Amino acid sequence: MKKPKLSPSLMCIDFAKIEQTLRIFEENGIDYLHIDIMDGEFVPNYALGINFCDQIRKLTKIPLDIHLMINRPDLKLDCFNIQPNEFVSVHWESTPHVQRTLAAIRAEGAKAMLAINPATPTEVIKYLLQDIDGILVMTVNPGFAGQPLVPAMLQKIRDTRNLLEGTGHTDVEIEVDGNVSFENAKLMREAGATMFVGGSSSIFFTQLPLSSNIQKMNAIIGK
Ligand code: S6P
Ligand code: MG
Repeated sequence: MKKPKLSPSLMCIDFAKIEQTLRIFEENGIDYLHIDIMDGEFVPNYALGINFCDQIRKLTKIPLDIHLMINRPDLKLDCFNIQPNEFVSVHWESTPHVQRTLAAIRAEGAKAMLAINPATPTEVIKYLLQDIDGILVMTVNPGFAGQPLVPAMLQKIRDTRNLLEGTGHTDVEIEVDGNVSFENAKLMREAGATMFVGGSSSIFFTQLPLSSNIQKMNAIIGK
C-alpha cells in the first residue's frame, strides 16, 4: 500500500490569503493541491478552471491533483496544459471513452486517476487496472463542499482495497474526496485509502490554525 498523502481542496481556500496559504502548505509538506473543475453540467455547480490551474503552477512547485467534474473530458483535456507528475482524475460516468482518456493523461507524463461517483460500483475498474495510477472514490456526490459522508462509502473503500490487493495492483492510489473530516479520515485510512482530500471539514476547519489542522490530519493518516 502506498504511503499516505494529503491533498487540500483549493475550492475551500480563502482566496484573499492564497499566497500565504501556499507557503504554509510548502512548510508543512503538503503532497498535492486538489483542484475541482466543474462545468455546471456533469455536476450542478461551477468551480475552478484552466486559468486557476495555470496561476497556481506559477505560485508553487507542489504538484496539482486536478479533479475533472466535466462532461466529455476526452474532448477538453488539451486545454488543461497538464504537467508531468500531476494527477488528473476523470469520472467513469463522464465519457464513453474513459480508457482512451486515461491513456491520453499518461501520454502527457501525468498520473491517470479514475473517479467514481457513490453509486458506481468498484468493479468498473477491473479492465482499467493497467491504465490507472489511482482511483478516486467519491465519498459524497460531487458538486459541493460541506456535504455529509455517504456512509456506504467506507465499505466501498474496503472493496476497492481488496480488489487492488487481490489483483496485485498495490501501487495504485486510493484517493478519498468528500467530508474527509478528522473522524472520517481515520476510518478511511483503516479501510485502505492512501490519498486524502482535505476540505472544509479538516484542513480548512476554521476553528484551528491551518498548520495545526495539517499536523492533526498528518497524525491521523499516519504521515
Ligand atoms: C466535491 C469536490 C470536493 C470538495 C471537498 C470539500 O464535489 O470534489 O473536492 O471540494 O469534498 O471538502 P469537505 O470537507 O468540505 O467535504
Ligand atoms: Mg474534488
